[in-house]
Amino acid sequence: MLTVYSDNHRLQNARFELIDGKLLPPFENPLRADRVLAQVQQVGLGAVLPIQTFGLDPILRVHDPGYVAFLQTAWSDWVTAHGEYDALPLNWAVRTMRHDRVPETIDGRLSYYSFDAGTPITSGTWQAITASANVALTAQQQIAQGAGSAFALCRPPGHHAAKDFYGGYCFLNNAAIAAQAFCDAGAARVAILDLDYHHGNGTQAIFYERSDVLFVSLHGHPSQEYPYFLGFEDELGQGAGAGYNQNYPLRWGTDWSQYQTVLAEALNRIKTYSPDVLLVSLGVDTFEQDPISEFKLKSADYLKIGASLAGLKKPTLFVLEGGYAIEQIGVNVVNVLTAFEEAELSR
Ligand code: Q9C
Ligand code: ZN
Repeated sequence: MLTVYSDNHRLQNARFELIDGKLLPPFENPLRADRVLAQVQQVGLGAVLPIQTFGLDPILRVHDPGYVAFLQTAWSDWVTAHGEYDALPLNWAVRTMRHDRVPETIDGRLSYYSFDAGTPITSGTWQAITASANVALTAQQQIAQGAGSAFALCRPPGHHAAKDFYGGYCFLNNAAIAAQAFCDAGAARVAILDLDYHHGNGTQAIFYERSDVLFVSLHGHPSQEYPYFLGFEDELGQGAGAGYNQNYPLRWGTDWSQYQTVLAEALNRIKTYSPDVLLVSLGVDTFEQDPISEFKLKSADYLKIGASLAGLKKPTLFVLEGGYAIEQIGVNVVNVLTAFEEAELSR
């Protein structure tokens, strides 16, 4: 399986993350991608391709122009106002407050275009996030040109980013941008299976009213887990998208025996849909030793996930999302990919 990778991910390298009342070294840091790439090379997964650049058009097919313009200048606007400190919002428009006016000042715009304070904007954020989107688009193009599978080694991740807001370490929704690119290249049905520990609220929202992109997700139950306000099982899509969104929220402590049953159900839903292409939002923060998560999957379980995915027999684009256990992130991600490929070859 080919991998697409860009060194520009390093440009997202914040000083701190505000988490659990502490300022800690960020969990979402450059070592993550380094470790995944090292394991891809270690097992000889296949060629590692550099990115091509696709400009802003495919990004603007998914994201709001005002939001993209905000991201482009946020760092320089912030530095003008406050100096070279990581840019963070501190308040949001909840209930009774207005959402119909974009503030003028950088502090106000950070608040308007975000949903948490755990996602710092730094000097290199714009370059890193556009490179990450180009990683997904380069891999998408490989599949559109006939590759049976591809791995987009994206960093920063994307699935929490919606049309016009960032959060959860995500700014541009790499998976959604690639899914839209498949649609624009003529795919009639695209299925997205989101296996990250956290609900992919951004991806769900982007495609919630569409039937040409099915969104299916297994994740920590939003009653217990971030992002808390989306990801329940009664979210089934709306309008033309009614029936094309499926959430499988799972409680803290979920292990392989519980996960495997639900994964089989999710794969059945996708099989019924009969997509032209499958896109997997691949987070491995479901791992038992993940420092911010509460599922109990073991490294060997990722082999079983990869083999099950191959059972769908579809062109498959893997897009990296979360996973914060630095020592094992490489093995866990690459276990999915190698088992997928072995199952394909032995057919
Ligand atoms: N107490 C991704 O995996 N903070 N984003 C969680 C835990 C945000 C995760 C706080 C986690 C975002 C792509
Ligand atoms: Zn996650």
